[in-house]
Amino acid sequence: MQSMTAPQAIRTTCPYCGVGCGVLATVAESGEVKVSGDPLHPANFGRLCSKGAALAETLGSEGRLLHPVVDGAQVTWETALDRVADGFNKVIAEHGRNAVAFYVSGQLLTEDYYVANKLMKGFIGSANIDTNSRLCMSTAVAAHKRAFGADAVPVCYEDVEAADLVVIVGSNYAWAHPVLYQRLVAAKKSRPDMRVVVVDPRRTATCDIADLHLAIAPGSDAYLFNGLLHHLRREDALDLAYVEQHVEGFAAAFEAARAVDSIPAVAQACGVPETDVGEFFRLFARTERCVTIFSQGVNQSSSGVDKANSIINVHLATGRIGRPGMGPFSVTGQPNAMGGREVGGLANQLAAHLDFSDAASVDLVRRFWDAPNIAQDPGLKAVDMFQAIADGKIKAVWIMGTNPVVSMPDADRVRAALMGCELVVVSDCAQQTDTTACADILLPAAGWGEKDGAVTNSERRISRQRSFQPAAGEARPDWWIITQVAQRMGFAAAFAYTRPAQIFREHARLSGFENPGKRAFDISALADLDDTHYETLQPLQWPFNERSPNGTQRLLVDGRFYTPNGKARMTAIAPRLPAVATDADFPLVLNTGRIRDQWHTMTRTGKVPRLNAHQFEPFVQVHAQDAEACRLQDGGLARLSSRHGSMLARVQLSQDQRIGSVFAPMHWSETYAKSSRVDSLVAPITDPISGQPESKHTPVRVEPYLPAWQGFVLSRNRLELSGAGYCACSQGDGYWRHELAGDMLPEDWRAWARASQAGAGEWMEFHDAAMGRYRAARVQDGRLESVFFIAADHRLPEREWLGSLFAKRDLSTAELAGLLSARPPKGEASETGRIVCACFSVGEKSLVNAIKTQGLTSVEEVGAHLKAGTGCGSCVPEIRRLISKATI
Ligand SMILES: Nc1nc2c(c(=O)[nH]1)N[C@H]1C(S)=C(S)[C@@H](COP(=O)(O)OP(=O)(O)OC[C@H]3O[C@@H](n4cnc5c(=O)[nH]c(N)nc54)[C@H](O)[C@@H]3O)O[C@H]1N2
Ligand SMILES: Nc1nc2c(c(=O)[nH]1)N[C@H]1C(S)=C(S)[C@@H](COP(=O)(O)OP(=O)(O)OC[C@H]3O[C@@H](n4cnc5c(=O)[nH]c(N)nc54)[C@H](O)[C@@H]3O)O[C@H]1N2
Ligand code: SF4
Ligand SMILES: [Mo]
Repeated sequence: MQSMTAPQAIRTTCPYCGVGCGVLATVAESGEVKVSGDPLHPANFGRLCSKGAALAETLGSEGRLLHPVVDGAQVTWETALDRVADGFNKVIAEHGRNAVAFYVSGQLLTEDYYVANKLMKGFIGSANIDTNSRLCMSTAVAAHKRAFGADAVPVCYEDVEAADLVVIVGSNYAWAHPVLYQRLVAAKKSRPDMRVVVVDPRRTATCDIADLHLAIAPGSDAYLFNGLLHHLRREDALDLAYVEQHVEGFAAAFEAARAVDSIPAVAQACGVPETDVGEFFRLFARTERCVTIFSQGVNQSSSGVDKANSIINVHLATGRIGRPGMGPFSVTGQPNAMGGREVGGLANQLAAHLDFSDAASVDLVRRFWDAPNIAQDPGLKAVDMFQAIADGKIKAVWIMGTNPVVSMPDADRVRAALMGCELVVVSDCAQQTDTTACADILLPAAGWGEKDGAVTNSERRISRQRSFQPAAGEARPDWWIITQVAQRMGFAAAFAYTRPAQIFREHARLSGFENPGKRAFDISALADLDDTHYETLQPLQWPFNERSPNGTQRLLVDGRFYTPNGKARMTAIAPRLPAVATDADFPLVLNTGRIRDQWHTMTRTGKVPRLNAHQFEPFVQVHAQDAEACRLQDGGLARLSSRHGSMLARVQLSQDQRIGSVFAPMHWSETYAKSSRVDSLVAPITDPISGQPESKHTPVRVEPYLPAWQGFVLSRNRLELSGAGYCACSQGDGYWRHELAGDMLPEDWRAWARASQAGAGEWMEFHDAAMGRYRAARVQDGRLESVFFIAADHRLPEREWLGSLFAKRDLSTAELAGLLSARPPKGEASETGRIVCACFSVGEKSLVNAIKTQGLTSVEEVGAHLKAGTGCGSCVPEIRRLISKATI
């Protein structure tokens, strides 16, 4: 019989990166949710990356914050909201409006963001609202405003595909913008003449597609682009007519770049071979259709704005902007980084792309909001804001949708600041984060799939996020929480919204208010959209108004900029190296960033076993030469220290590192690993213009950490294991994995293991005191409950086979016999190794084995044999490297 009609798919948008992929979510009658890429969405045309494809596995109430909590006790919403409103009003009454602050996020939806900003700037009357975008996009915003007079991103995704040369600067595009990277791979395949150049001190997965990789010295980007400007002049590759008509500041910019202008001088300043610099310059000079993508390797720098402007300079000087296949392209990180910029979430912005630089702008917003107390001056930027909390100047802070105890530089001080703050309110979806642990009041926020609103992606495309399931527990959408507090603070009339569509309309109206084309951001064509239209809103690119009734694919097409005289501004750049150099005490540069399968502080992706399988522990990648100098062993543990703090991580030797710098991911928090927050080490040094921290360059020392014992425990539940100074926990399929190390040997391993868990069952044990080895397993009713492996160093057996046993109902005699040796019975699946392909769970060992025994020589052949690499495609660079390694 034919089954009932298939459930209707809800069109929504991925809540992770700024690519902004369309997602189809289908809820079966059983409640089971399936997600797939939306074939009609113009960002992804059906594709998803590993994180997007695993979205359904992040849903469910496990780990969610389900109820409002005040001082550790569950309370009603009424009580919690009253407490927040009273708490803020009391601090304002006693200490003034600048004694309170909001710290918000590029992961809020536009409507949430709009009301948060309106409440703080318009009605509380302070501009002390800043956002994690300060750590992310504030440099690009400042550079755009300096060059174009507005925060206008000119390029669209199709431009990247249409370019003949794509330069990728400080962006690990393959891992951080995976679907755009897949689109680039496809474009290059169809037009093999396309060239790709990667500029990154590290060899990243993105280099898989690069014709040229410039592994420049950290922080030296502006030397490269300044030098390029001179080269283009020498080669007569500038568009002087365009410059004459549309650009000012050329002569000064050119003059400033004179210090390092020849290819040899640039090669020396950037620490790369002359031939490579020469090749890059020649490619750039002769290729008109050129897009330069940049991201955090540029933005997160003490000279970030200058670096970004040095890139924009060469595009302005060649007139390669505002035309198909050309332009400087700042790709945004968070799903709504752009929406946040539209509503003015940064402390130095106002709303609708206005700021505090002239009284007329403030007055415009004041009149529109009917907000007589509107803030008149910029507020504190993130790093200064947390300093003001530490200093006791800010006494109440409300954190929404971000986890600063993990992600802010000098994170230990950030935690101390929050612990000492009078009133800390945190709105989050997750119950246990390093930041929720510091809160006096916890407000449960509705998460992805439970709330409605809009987001804007890297190419200015507004898409809807739509709810498809009820909120977990008592969670409520952020806009609701904020407006409820606003009403209780005495601003009922201005915050009387009952649904997000009303907020969106107001936001759209403000964008067009007294805006005859002066402000880039204008979506006034949406000012009157009714609720039904809001529900069915199709993805569109702003500006969207009377002059652009179909939206706008590309900006700055007519050579007119948003400056007073309509001309773009080139900036004179004097390159500066990172603010703090290495020295004898801290001889290595700590570079930080992202890995393929985790999202930031792991509150969502950390719940998905197959996303944890690629990298399951905090690690530090070190070049073999540095490892030798520091006496580090591959697979051993290391302690990294800076002037600000320290962390523990697993050492991975890597030829991809530049000598002198090491890389550690930003993702691990106290929630998942003891003492492995990388931002404990990062210095709170910022760019003087944007205030963005220098997260990619902290001088550190790396020393071997040689504990008395190391080990791992796999267990059905997460365990508290005493005496482990290092403990990294990750969720596997049906079990928790604990990677451990400790300085003190327990008196009795047996007692130690048994103290970690209650429960009956049979214990199997093996102890070799002389060798420092202890192994144990607990089996109950034929099912494996936990295994313990302890050794004197890190040489421990593989975990994969043991992990796979947790899925079995009844262990066979042979499997039981293999438990303490961690060896599968003969004939059973051999070791898979660390998972490389997250879509089809194919491990490194299986891949190497198949490549060798079956003589596979291409990614396609590997795909045909093992399926690996045929899903989202994110693992293709790694598979290609395994093939080339195995066939040497
Ligand atoms: N998988 C995954 N994807 C994500 C995220 C995530 O958490 N996980 N987060 C999203 C967010 S919010 C953001 S902002 C983006 C960030 O996206 P990216 O900026 O691409 O990611 P990062 O890994 O932070 O850093 C990019 C690169 O900058 C390089 N770099 C360091 N110093 C320098 C330098 O001096 N010059 C140059 N040219 N390069 C340098 C680093 O080696 C690194 O490879 O990713 C988004 N996408
Ligand atoms: N060393 C170093 N540090 C960095 C970076 C780096 O490259 N290196 N990158 C920086 C950058 S670019 C960024 S963007 C930041 C990111 O850093 P964070 O913003 O701190 O990281 P997330 O884990 O994304 O935090 C989002 C929080 O919001 C919660 N959440 C999810 N959805 C919702 C919702 O709808 N409402 C509410 N209220 N909460 C929600 C999540 O559970 C989570 O706790 O890190 C920065 N820090
Ligand atoms: S590329 Fe970004 S937006 Fe697209 S599925 Fe992956 S994380 Fe989501
Ligand atoms: Mo970001």
